[in-house]
Amino acid sequence: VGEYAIEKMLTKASFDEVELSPKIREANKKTFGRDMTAAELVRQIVGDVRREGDAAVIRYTHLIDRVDYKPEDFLVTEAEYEAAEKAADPAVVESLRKAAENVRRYHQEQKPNSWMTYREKGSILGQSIIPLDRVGIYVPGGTAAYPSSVIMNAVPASVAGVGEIIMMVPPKNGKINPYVLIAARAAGVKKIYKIGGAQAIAAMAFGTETIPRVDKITGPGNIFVTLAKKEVYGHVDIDMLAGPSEILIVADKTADPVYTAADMLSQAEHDPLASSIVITDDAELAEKVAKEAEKQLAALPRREIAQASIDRNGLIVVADDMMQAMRFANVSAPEHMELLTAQPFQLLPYVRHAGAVFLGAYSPEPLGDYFAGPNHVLPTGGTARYYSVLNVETFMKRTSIISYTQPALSDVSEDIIRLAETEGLQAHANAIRIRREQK
Ligand code: HSO
Ligand code: ZN
Repeated sequence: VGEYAIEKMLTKASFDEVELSPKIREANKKTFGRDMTAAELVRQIVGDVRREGDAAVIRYTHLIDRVDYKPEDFLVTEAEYEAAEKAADPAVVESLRKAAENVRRYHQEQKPNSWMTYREKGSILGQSIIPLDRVGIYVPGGTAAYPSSVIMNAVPASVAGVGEIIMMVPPKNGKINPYVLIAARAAGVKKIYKIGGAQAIAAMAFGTETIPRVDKITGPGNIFVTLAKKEVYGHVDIDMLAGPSEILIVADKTADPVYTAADMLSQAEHDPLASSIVITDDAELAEKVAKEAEKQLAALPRREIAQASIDRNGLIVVADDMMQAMRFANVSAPEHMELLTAQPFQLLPYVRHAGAVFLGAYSPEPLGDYFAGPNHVLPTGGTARYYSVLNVETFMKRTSIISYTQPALSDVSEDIIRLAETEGLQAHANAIRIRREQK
């Protein structure tokens, strides 16, 4: 196939709506008396929580999670923490602690500084960088309740100096993954609420009688969570609309096919919609990787998910040369890009669009998922063209600082008055003129 056809295959559809299952559609008809799309359902939930607060949270938690709450049941209790600590394997807790330390150390280096600069006649300009007052982290339930993701969201918020970090986790028969609780506490999360789905996002966005309103919501979630984040955006800030995981491996003839296949499958096992792509200039390697991937896949506990993902979004592309390979890689703008080549640093300058880049045979993607220190919350679906990895500044904002002296202002008065009058804004001009005439 031609270059255009390949580029088409490498370009993902951005965030699209999904169909609701017949079961959920039936349930909705019973509850709301009408057929609804996923977005309509989410709008209904968000609106109800906004209007009714805790009462709506309780209603939807009953309806969706089959858990009956009073408002005082939302929060994870001290006894639940203690039970989590008892249930946890100390070796896992120790690995989590080390991971969090690496993430903290890396993100500490990202911390931007406020600055001031002196200009003409004693005037001062600058920029204050201020952490957000309160942020909310969403953590999905089920098999996607990743303690590593708790670290990746909470640690940068803590490094940024956010005033209060709260968290929402769906109540899976009243239980939460113990490592999620332990990671959250270690990272500085003060309150954890057992609330999930769109109702959790709405509660954080608007606040309720018992849940404080936050300024920004981060963290991955299912389609309802993602649609809810889209719905509340503007009332609060959000991190991004995260899609299924992606890996794109640029490999030359020196790449190990066993490593290459293993790295493909590392993302394929996340989600039937995940995508794993290899681009190489070596047709022989392409053959070997395909065979090897099949072999490794058969032995995976999550082979059904990985197989579905490979069937749907698995791709091995043979490029004419490495420059074409890099062009294709940038068109795809993957969440994770691996450079499995003899001289990966020589290709680095050609990387234009990727959430994170992993260089060389000993930097496989899971190193970044868990441990090295950089964040694993990354732009997906080609949004690496314009979005960045989650970072300390995600939890901060900038404020401009302006201080002029009378002589400094006098010097520029005429220009300002002229511009204000050109825009027909006399009061603006007056605010300048009266100060000039003071001298
Ligand atoms: N690769 C996932 C993050 C993750 N992997 C969590 C394992 N646990 C998102 O890019
Ligand atoms: Zn992963």
